[in-house]
Amino acid sequence: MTNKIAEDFLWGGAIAAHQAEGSWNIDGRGPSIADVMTAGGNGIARKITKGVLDGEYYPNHEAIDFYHHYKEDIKLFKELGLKCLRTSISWSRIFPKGIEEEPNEAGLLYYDRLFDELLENGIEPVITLSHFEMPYYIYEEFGGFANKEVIPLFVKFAKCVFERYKDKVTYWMTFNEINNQADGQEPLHVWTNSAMIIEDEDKKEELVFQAGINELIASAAAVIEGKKINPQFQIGCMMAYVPVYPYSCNPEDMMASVKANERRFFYNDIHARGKIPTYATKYWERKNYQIDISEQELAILKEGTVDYIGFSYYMSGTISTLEDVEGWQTEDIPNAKIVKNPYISVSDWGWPIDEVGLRYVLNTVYQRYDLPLFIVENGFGAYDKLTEENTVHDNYRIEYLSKHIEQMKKAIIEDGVPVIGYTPWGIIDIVSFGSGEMEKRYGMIYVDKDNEGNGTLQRLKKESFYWYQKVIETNGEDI
Ligand code: BGP
Repeated sequence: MTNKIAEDFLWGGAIAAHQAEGSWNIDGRGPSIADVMTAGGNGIARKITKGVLDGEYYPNHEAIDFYHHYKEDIKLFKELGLKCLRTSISWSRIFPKGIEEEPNEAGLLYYDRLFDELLENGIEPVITLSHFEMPYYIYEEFGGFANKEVIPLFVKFAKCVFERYKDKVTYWMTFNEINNQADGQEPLHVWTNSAMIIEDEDKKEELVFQAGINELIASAAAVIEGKKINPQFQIGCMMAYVPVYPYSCNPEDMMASVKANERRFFYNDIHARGKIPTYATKYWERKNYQIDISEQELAILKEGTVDYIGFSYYMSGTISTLEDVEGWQTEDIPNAKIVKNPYISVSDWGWPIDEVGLRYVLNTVYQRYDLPLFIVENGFGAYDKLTEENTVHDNYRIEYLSKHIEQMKKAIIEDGVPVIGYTPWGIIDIVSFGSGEMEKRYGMIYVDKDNEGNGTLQRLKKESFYWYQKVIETNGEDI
């Protein structure tokens, strides 16, 4: 009976190409949809503009110049004791428009060097194929994943990098937060792993479901191809999981929470079980949505199931159908609204802080899929303040992470949930996805750059750097 974390537990950190690399147009890289989302300002969701295509340069476009700083940063990751680093391959570095027959060798070479540097420093690359980084050309010419012609483009990209890095990368994920369909602004867009303009607001949800199904077919096809290239690959899906609790024991609240969680599970249900759940087909029937999926595509979903469930966990949500409870309307669940959880506090960005929720998610997801889990994002975004001694006393971040690791340990040791690893989000300060700015910092390494792009890009160790170093050294004993 073990009461310890496994010795081979992958303590790591996570970043993403478009939030760290910069060099958006260097060495043949084409523009991606992430490059045309510009800073929203003060935590407001990023704006959809032409961004770099119109010469609108924002700090997020050069990020923290990881493209040129990666050797220096990996030295810091090694000092931290990381066993793995999660990052993504920028799809448009490899296929600038997505449609080329041959890949861009300079792009492939960059990731060869990055993975070699990581491996030479004893750090395992954990790679996301697309972290909201579809080539912009695919959006413009095809309208994103709503168009089935994009499926083979993604599979071609996946096969290319699986083949190229088959001896350097074991852990892969296909789409980051495949269930995160972020709304853009006017004209109405959906922007995350796919991107499309919604001509008819009434058709939006049907289009989002169609794009999601096509992404899942592409993802499952990639899993099938990946296993042919290297049967040792461990290929996971990745979902944003914000569990939704019932506000009261009123059975209607419980049912509303079941329906809300279905929305979050939909993509992973398909990717882990290989079939479309009845709650989805029934919903499409009621709404008269015509979702186009062939018998052959259903067979791909069935064959291309994943080896593990990757997920991001930041917070939990609460839902109620009670009349006298304040809240705001939520997705298609009659009389239900998302409400404030009176038992927990929130971050500066209003994200509920709920460490017990992580143990809840680990148990719930494991029992649902009976597959190993990988916590590939968890973190505390905050306004960090650099001191005169050039550090940050981020005890608030240490407290958040420590409490979440404590709950993860309970899930592993007391509940027997198999967890592959833990890669806190933004191991180094990077650009916020939501706001496109630097002020929402997650890192244990500070980067001297502000929202306006001023700064030396100097890297500095925060207090949490030394704390996490000890956590890893003691394999999670001393948190
Ligand atoms: C997730 C994304 C990450 C990361 C995280 C934090 O949805 O997968 O890319 O950005 O959100 O979000 P933010 O940076 O907006 O705080």
